[in-house]
Amino acid sequence: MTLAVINPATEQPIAELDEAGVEETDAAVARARAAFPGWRAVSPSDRARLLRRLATLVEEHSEELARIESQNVGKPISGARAEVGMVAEVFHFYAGAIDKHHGETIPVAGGVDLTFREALGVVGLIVPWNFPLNISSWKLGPALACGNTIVLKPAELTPLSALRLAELILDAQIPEGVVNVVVGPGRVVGQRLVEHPDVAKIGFTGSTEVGRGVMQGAAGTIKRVTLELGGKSANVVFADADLERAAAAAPYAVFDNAGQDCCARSRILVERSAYDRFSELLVDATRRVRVGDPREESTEMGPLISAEHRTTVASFVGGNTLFQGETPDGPGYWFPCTLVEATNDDRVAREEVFGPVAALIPFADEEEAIHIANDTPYGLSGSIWTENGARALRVARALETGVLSINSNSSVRPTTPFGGFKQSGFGRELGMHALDGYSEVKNVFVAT
Ligand code: TXE
Repeated sequence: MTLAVINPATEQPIAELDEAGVEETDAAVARARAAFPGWRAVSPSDRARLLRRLATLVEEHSEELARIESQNVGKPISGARAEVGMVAEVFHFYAGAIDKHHGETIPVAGGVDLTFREALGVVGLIVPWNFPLNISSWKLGPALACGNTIVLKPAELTPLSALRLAELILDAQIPEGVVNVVVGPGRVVGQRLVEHPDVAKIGFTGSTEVGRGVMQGAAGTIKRVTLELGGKSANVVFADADLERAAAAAPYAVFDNAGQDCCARSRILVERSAYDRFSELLVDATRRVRVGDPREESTEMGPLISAEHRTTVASFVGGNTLFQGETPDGPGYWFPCTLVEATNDDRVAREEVFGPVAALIPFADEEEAIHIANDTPYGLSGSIWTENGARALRVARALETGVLSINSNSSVRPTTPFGGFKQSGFGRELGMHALDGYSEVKNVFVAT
């Protein structure tokens, strides 16, 4: 079987690849298993050197990688460059983290008690199409740092950057077999990794529905799982906020990556006394979002990933549309920036749209804002806009969500933990926390 890879901005094929099945997946797991003892035995400083070399190679090939990602995902070239920059930073961070992820000595009677952080073995990494290279690096960095070997399964729609990264990994002299990329359907290759008895852990990012299946499938072998799933995050704007700043920033918190972002603040909650003023400012700011050819330096939003996905996104819009922007004519899976007025019970406010559609929802006071923000099965991200510092922290503590920003919408950094509450998943990526998900604690008592 072959797999045609499409550029969503032109609807034209850009590559044709052989599609892997169960046999190729098993072979990749066997290669990773064979490479494990050697990789685990590489000294911490040498492993750090290899990861640092990989980070440098990513920097040296950043323009090429950004172009691959932009073409394959349809994302604006400026955004793709920033993402590749983060990939390099992530590898630099985990190179530096290797010798800082220690065990402990614990006071006990009759001897000495020590803990060690042991590698798990072969880990399966299953990655979605929205940030293919970025999300791969969030998993590869800590998994490699801890001494694991890897089978990486990119999304069928966007395998190209992972395949190029695999070449750079070899160029960095990370030994053959340590990272294996397998391109094939999730329900075949992904499913096999989830069930394979020689895979110790699955790091998964994708939909909550597939995540649920991953968790069930992993139960058969008591596999460790980290799940980074969907979101329906709230951007809570109080009347005492700097409304101009909040409104200028809000569109990019939903329309970046054409809304195909698990952190998208797609519910904009606004205090009723500021609602009219804020809506006006928000419409103005949304009108200014530049939608068009991802190759143009000035483009801020590209197309959606596929025709099928566009149909899903369109099903959320109808009635109560406050504003809808423009899209280019001609081929491409375009969808306009869309603002709708909603209640928190409407489908657009309950389900992850994963497209450029934001729901504006009014609230009466702080108590109601917290109630609405938490009234969702998800809990990934969110923002709070207020000039009242005590309120900002009070609300931050009350929100059931893993990653928050105050007077900002940015919440993803190489050095800080990222992950969800509730049905947005569990386990943390990035920062030192991610290392816990790719290692096992071993306790050793020595009688003295
Ligand atoms: O995700 P899937 P899709 C959400 C978003 C989006 C929806 C569908 O709402 O509209 O999910 O996107 C692999 N066993 N998010 O269909 O199917 C698959 O091949 C093992 C949120 O792309 O979850 C791909 O590599 N693996 C999200 C990965 O899982 C399986 C990011 C994700 O695909 C599998 C993406 C199976 N049975 C979508 N079936 C986020 N949190 O950012 C599929 N896969």
